[in-house]
Amino acid sequence: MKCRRCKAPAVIEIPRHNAAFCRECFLRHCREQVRRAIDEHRMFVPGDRVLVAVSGGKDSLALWHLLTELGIDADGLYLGLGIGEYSDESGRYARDFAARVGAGLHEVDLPTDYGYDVPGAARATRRSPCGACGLSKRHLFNGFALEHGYDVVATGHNLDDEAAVLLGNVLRWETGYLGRQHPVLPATDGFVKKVKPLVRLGEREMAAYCVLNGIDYQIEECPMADGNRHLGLKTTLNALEEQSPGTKAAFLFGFLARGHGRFADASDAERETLAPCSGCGGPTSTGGLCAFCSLRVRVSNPQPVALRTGR
Ligand code: Q46
Ligand code: ZN
Repeated sequence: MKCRRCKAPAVIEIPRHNAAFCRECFLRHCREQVRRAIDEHRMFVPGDRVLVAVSGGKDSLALWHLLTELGIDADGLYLGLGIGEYSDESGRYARDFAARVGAGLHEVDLPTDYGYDVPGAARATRRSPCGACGLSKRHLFNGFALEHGYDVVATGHNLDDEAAVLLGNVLRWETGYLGRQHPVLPATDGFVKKVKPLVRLGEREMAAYCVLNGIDYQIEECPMADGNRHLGLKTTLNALEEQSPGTKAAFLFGFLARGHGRFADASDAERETLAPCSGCGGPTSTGGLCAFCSLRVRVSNPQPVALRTGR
């Protein structure tokens, strides 16, 4: 197998591009794909203060590295989820990477700063941990960026993530979510701009990018991932991709080009109903506490479990 670009021995094959690359040409391919996503969707403007949402996994560390390589200065924010040893290790990978590239890393810790952890929130809400986890991340990354004057939050969602989320939203015809599913979400009242520069690169490419650059990352799956429905959707898409390489990219980019605009009204309508949360002042559609403040109330006052006495 030879590199498509320079004919040196290849180290990775990418069936959807019908290509194989040597190390140097593969790293260049990754930079080009990120540069293309940034330019195509106008993700940054000169002078933007950029915050990377860092988990310690391959995607967020590869993203941070790629932005640095492309000359885009970015600080990181690591959010400690309180998931035992998994979170301890993830935090170490984030800190080690920040020290290696000399970048600034902020940290917020759910247990220390907010008095709960993801397993505790899952127990209190009796829902999947990923629900409480996702909502905490969205709220805290957004709030931190606004409070500290960042213009953009960049997340490590890759092509596989975005295609799986799209499939989930299509299967349930979640029109509001479909209207918001885009590599760029512009800033609106109470929301900072959000961008996904890895949208043109797959999960396997991100793992290879880290390995070829000597970036150590959290390899373990999150121990609370069992209830994550996106894993099943990814498995389904992987089977389709195996049969017909390029399916995921065609699905996602076809939607962005030809489907997304049709759902913009649904998400605009949802946004118009937003009002300030009575707890934190952030935007919410509930007319009282936002989902994050409600979660904190529930975690600190768990509902008693009804016991059957048998009488
Ligand atoms: S960290 Fe959180 Fe993921 Fe773990 S609890 Fe679920 S959402 S699986 S990206
Ligand atoms: Zn709130």
